[in-house]
Amino acid sequence: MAVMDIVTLPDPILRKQSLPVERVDDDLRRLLDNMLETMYKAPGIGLAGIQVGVDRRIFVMDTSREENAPICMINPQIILQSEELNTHEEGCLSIPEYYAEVDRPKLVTMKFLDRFGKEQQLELDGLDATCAQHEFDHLNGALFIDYISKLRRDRVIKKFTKLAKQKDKSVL
Ligand code: GNR
Ligand code: NI
Repeated sequence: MAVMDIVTLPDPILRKQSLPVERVDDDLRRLLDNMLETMYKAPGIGLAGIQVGVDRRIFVMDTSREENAPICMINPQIILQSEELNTHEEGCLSIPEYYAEVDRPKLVTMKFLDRFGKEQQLELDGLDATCAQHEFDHLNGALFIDYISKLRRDRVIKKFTKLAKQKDKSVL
């Protein structure tokens, strides 16, 4: 397995729409394993393909403390979401060290293909529901900062843009 580089703000790739996976094969399974390793190493509880530069509709997640409950979702769909919302503090590996509270449906039912290409359905609650929706957003180029005020969002983007320019200079 291999740890992959994580794309961070303001890289425009994070705003790309990811495309459906056409076949679930060994190459895809290898990629998902590498994404899981990358996520655990970070450490994080979720990781979408686009965060490692792969614009396919895939993500991995594991909200267990023991890192023993990995879930891989391929071509996920949200088929049901509760009216009731839940507020959770979110972070994103693509926006390091920035956190904000986000309201999202408390319960979601997701339909997806597992790593063997088998259709699965899962009802998620609590942190699982928050994480799956955060990952699902990545597949559509959305980030959790899209839910905060424009003032705060612009401030975060500006900070990361400045940081990226400094890094660019230091490698010249
Ligand atoms: O590691 C992560 N933690 C997290 C916390 C609250 C809500 C969502 C997340 S996902 C994030 C990893 C990440 O950036 N996934 O895309
Ligand atoms: Ni994220």
